[in-house]
Amino acid sequence: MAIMQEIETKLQKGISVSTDEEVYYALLELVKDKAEKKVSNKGKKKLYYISAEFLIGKLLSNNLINLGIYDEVKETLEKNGKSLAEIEEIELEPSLGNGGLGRLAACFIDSIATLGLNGDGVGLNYHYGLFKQVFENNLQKETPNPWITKESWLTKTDITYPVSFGGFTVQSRLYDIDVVGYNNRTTKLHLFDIESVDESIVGDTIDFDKDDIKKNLTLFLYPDDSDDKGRLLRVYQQYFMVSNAARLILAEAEAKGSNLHDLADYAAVQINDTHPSMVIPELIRLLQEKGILMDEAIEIVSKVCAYTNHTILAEALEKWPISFLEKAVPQLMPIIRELDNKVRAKVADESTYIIKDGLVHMAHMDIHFGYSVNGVAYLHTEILKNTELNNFYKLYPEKFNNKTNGITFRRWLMSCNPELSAYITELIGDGWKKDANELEKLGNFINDDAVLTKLVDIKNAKKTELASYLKKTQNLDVPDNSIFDIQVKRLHEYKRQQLNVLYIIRKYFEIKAGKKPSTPITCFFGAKAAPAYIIAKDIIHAILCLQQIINNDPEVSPYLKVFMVENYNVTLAEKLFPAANISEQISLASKEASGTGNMKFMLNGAITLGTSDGANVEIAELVGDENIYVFGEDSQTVIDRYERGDYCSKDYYDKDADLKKAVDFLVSDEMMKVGSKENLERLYNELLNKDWFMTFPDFEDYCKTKEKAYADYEDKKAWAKKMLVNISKAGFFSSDRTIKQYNDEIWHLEA
Ligand code: NBY
Repeated sequence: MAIMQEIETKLQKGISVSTDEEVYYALLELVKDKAEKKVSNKGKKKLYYISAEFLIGKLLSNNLINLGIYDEVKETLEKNGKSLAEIEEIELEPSLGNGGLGRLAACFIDSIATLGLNGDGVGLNYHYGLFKQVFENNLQKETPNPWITKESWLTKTDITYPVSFGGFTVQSRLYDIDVVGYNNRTTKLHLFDIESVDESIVGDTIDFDKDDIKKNLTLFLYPDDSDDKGRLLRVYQQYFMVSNAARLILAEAEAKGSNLHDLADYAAVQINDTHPSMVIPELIRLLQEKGILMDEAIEIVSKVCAYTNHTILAEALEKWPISFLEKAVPQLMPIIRELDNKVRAKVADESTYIIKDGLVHMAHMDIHFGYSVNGVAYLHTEILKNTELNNFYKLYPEKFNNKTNGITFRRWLMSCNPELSAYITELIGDGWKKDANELEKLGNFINDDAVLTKLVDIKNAKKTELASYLKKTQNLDVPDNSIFDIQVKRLHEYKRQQLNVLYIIRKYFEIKAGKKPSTPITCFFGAKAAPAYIIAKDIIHAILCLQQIINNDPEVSPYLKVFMVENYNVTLAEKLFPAANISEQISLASKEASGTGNMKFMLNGAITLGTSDGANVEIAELVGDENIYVFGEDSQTVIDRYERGDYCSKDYYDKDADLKKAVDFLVSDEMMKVGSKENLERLYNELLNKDWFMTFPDFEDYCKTKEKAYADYEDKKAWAKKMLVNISKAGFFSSDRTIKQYNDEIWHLEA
């Protein structure tokens, strides 16, 4: 049947006489039908990618692309006076993640489906997501972010399990989302929910009664953990996630003929950061329930579970007080104690024990009782091996391996930048869609002026598109003839949005003093700060104050503008990456495990301005010095300085007059007029007395390198060559490559 008829059958009337909303729901149903009919790999061994987050983004366009019917649908709608872009606006973005870790999980399930591997995602169905960010008085306010509509991508299954906590039992319910690969294959994202959840206990804010687990368990991702009740709720959530996952894993293995002694032939579990770590003791517990003795159960599970580390910051190396686990999941404590005893019996190094000072170290459990430990970029894995997890590396060198992150090109090029995607295909054919390394062929056009001009034209068109989108959705007046310099990522001190802020203040003074940039500059930020992360919210406040001051200053605003987009999410990211000229990747060297935004920018022809950190190092190696702007101290210098503990930010402040002026501006009369004294003073003092992520030592080099990038931008042709090289070298960062490596080296599933 022609697509037109298929849609109209769903609508039971003509497309042209239907509302956008009706068409959206018709397409939703149509795509769900088609996805259901696609085959999935039914091989013996299956991967379970367990993650607290799956930041999947809107699904309509991506699914249409992966089903191969995007163009047809788009044209059919156009012929009937409808715009797919406008119809997409109706879809709410699933709010199931926070940042890189969650988006990585989403790219991975796209690649798992596309490669036709037998693997599913397992997570939770948070009704109100992380939170929705609203700006009020130049401050971030958090509100619930509901996304589940009556008809949605979720399909209710008949799978439910009883999950017991200390003192009570709840009933779970599994919802599935079909994940369509770019290869006629599908897989599933399994999202567990609790039958008794009660949305009505949430009002206009993200506060709610933390005591009533039966009602609140799956309301929010990362509920505020600044108090014990919040932290305890996270333990309940994590256990709920992994207990359901473990039951599903055992049920599916048994259904395929496993006697459970051979579970490792049927299942591989990837533990995404430490949030799902309790899957280890839970699987052991369930195997015991099925009659397998403790020692053998431990051995079985140790051949099934593998752990990915995403950061060297303490925040992700979770340690739960024994008392929390005793209260929430008492059934796990004897097992965790047994695991700890086994370590103590065999290992002398106390620093690797699972239980220490009344705390259970989740990562330690993963490393001792998993068969693989991987970092997410070359540098990160080296730091894990040589510094952060060196004590473990000495015990188990064979477990450690690197899997440099990747991104799905279906979403991050084909879907978000159809113009560039089509042009690439025009130049080199469409083999790159299946084998991203073919992008290298673009290198043949490095001296082709027509190609270089066209790349710039496409970039300019995407900038105009972003500008009008931001006008329409956030009422921002973005000048599209300026350099788009973009920093979008979670707000965290180690990512150093504050360094960018200090540069902007410096530029503001320069312009005031009469030194005007040849091409106007527009600095974009997009970031959510964790609700309890005070300094991160102060940085957002400083950016919003600067935005107000600079954009309204007639002397400065023709040359410099600042925009902090509200509620940065996947949907906005898809508009921002294609429009960027400069990609800000300015974390303190050694702190950004990998980064994945850096890859999305590169793929869309933005040039990286970054430190030698995470995957930036690999980008630099691929594109060469000419095609990236690297600045700042290297990771070893930083690690050594932390080791010495002699960093004093005040020394830099006293030495560098420009830096001093920029820092002082944070608490100037101008800022106080539009901002809040409390927030601005706190940020100022933090920088002056602590600056834990060492912004000041990198300030001068950052400014100098950024000026060089802006100056180079003036040579349109030379800049276009850098764009071309970046796009042509991005193939390595396809998540298809990453997933192939996970499979070849960790999971060993049949294709
Ligand atoms: O994982 C990110 C890393 O920062 C980034 O460098 C890397 O590219 C990406 C994918 O590997 N980590 C990340 O996004 N982590 C979190 O969002 C996160 C959130 C909450 C908690 C820990 C980590 N938590 O413990 O609450």
